[in-house]
Amino acid sequence: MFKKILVANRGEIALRIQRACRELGIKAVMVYSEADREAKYVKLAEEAVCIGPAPSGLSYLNMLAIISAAEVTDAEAIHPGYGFLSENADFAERVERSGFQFIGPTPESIRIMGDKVSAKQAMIKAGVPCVPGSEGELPDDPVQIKRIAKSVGYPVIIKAAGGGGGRGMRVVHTEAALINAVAMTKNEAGIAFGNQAVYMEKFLQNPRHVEIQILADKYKNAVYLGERDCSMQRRHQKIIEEAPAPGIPRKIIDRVGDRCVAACKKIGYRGAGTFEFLYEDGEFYFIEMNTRVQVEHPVTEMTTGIDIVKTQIMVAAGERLPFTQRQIQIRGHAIECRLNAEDSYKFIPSPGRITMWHPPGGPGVRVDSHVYTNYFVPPNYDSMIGKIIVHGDTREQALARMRTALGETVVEGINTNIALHRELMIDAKFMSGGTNIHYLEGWLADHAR
Ligand code: MV4
Repeated sequence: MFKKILVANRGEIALRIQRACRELGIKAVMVYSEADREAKYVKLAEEAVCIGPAPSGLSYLNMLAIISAAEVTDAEAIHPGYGFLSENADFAERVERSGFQFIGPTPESIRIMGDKVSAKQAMIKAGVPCVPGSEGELPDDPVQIKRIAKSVGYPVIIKAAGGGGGRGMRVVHTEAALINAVAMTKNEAGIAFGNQAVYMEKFLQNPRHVEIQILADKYKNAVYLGERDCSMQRRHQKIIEEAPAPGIPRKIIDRVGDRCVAACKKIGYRGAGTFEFLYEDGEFYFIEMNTRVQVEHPVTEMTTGIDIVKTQIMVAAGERLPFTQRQIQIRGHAIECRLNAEDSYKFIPSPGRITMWHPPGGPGVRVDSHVYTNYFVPPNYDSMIGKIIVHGDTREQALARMRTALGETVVEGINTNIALHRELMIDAKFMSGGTNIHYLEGWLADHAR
């Protein structure tokens, strides 16, 4: 096992990784920008290195600064967390070339999944169900593009190969609008991602966003840890996640989960990964794979009892997965609410000093947050200040526990989205389960204030 790991991230996930290291008896080197000097995990750290000024381009995205910090502290491995450099294949490659273990998949796996066209081709080959669409990249010939759209059936969606997470896509309803939409998407993709390639899919009108968590070691052992429903989102920012996904039969999940595991074995995937699907009318359709630990990993940890971050570290160190698929059981129901420093209804960011922080507690309640009373939320980064995660025997018990937890939570000095969460936890449609990706935006329009 590693003796020392460098944590190349900030916020709650930096603290989460530090905790996993402590549990494994590994020293964690924390890096921080000038804006994060006062962060809790920096104060708790046995070693911490300032890697630059507040703007992330000069600190958390500065590969040389991070690798140098690993060199001077004699760390053996680098955990990238989520966001920042976590899905940057060049970074993973530079980390390994510098003699450190990247805690994640190989640079090749990251590269394949980063290109959405090659990701989809790998999934089709491995038998993972995908959204019907073009076979790979769209050709240049407008006649051929029209022919493909006709056979897929309108509406279609044009997506950039270099996009993902909602960037670089355009819905097309008619043949009249098709060629211009393709040209515009290609053009924007060239500017944003340095890659003009686009592909086409059938546009699914009212899907849910359901994803499958997997873990794999370096010896082609892989397991799935069930699914998460992440449909409650606004502008591609998830705010509530839960596991299991309400109302989806276990046998359908198991069938898709088996395909994800087969795909992992086929491509030699290692580490933690998430297969993102759209779920509509009882069918799963693969859209993207994320090659990092995700914000919402705790709901899976609560329903499986498996520590995903610890396992990431263990498999990166060359250990075998310590469980088989048969040993993995889904127990009860978990819900996560992301706490953001922003106005509940206008979504205006609200950085500043937290004058009072009282996190909730009690049975089945977990809080992952790096903040504390008197902590200053810097304006330079994502607005998430923490996550409340609850577990219960049933979804109803989890909902009740979340209502209680949100009722106990006090955050003063900044605006937060706690009021929004409190309302959603008593919303009749959300309570009945299975709302789709458009639900929150519709709800917000109906609850305009
Ligand atoms: C789609 C889709 C409908 N049909 N693909 C948006 C983020 C990116 N991961 C894929 N996205 C979508 N792809 C087809 N063929 C609708 C979306 C989508 C979406 C997906 C997941 C969560 C939220 C979303 C919000 C708007 C659109």
